[in-house]
Amino acid sequence: MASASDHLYMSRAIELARKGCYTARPNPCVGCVIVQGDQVVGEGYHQRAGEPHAEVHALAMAGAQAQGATAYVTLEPCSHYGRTPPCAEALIKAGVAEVVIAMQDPNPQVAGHGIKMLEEAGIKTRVGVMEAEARALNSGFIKRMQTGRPHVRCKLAMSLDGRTAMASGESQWITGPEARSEVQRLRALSGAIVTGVGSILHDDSALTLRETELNLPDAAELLQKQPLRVVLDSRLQTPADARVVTGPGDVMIFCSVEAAKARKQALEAAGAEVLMLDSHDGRINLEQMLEILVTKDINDVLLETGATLAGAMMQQGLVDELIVFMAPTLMGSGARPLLEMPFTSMSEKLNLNITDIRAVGNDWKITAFPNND
Ligand code: AOF
Ligand code: ZN
Repeated sequence: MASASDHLYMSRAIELARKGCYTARPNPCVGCVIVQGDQVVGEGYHQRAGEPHAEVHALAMAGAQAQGATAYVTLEPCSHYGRTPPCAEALIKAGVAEVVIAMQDPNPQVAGHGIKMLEEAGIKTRVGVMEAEARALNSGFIKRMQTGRPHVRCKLAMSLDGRTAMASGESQWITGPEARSEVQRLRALSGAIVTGVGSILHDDSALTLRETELNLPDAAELLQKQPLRVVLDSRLQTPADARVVTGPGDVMIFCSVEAAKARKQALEAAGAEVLMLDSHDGRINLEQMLEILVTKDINDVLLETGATLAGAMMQQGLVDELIVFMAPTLMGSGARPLLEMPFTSMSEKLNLNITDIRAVGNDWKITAFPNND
């Protein structure tokens, strides 16, 4: 059903969408290409929530040439009045003849209505061209809309022998500067960064974006849009002067014990939001934590923590994507494992699909997805 030219134009629309991937959140990143005959007459992408959608930019560029043209969009054109008017209406008004759509919008306010509006206006639609690629652009937005939970990426750094820290907890630095720069970009893609209090106490990590390491054209804007930092800290041990608290951007600390009133007040006075969660045996309810993040419109969570919390999240099936940086070092048998998951038989092992392995400086970046089949 999809021709070579469909792939060509949709690939371009996906490339355009990607330009908004650091700035569009909590909106999805979306790209649009308008083609008249075999000429591209309009291009656009969604840059920021509150600003025009991809189609509006592309239609403005196409002007009168949109009449009778084919529009390629990476996401179903919207049908609702949100922060901006409906794109389906704009496409109809501009006299577009056909709309090729990579995927339906999972937002229940749209979910098929945009396609219906176009069809009812006599515009031909085709849905599903390069759908897998389009879905990969917005895994967090899709997960939040469909499940009420964010997409969780767990980032870990390990030696070739699968170790992440020495027995003392010392872990800086396993990987090289290029991998750390890649982690900065993973942070910039995320609405929230989640860590455990252990990492804060041991490394005093700030978990912020830093311009020099980010190495992106939008760096100045991204520094203003720091991801929310989240610390899981059952007994409120985070010092009020920790860099995660005093650094730029919002901070949320989840605890599970009522007692520490003075510490709660000190953290609040330092600017952190402190929230009490349900707990079991003193352990924070991780599902509840993720659901609270969704109320803050968080699509993507980057889990940057030690082997204990990462292992618990993994075992509870709360990790959607695993990103492991593997460094060309051996840390020895006294060092800590990648994930604390005390399995005893092979029947417990978790299987993964590794979808990408690439060199980043002297390290390797491995992307894997839990295999739930
Ligand atoms: C489109 N084209 O480029 C984007 C769409 O608050 P608003 O008005 O910005 O609407 C946000 C919703 O619109 C978002 O949740 C998603 O359903 C859709 N995003 N739709 O037609 C775009 N970014
Ligand atoms: Zn729209």
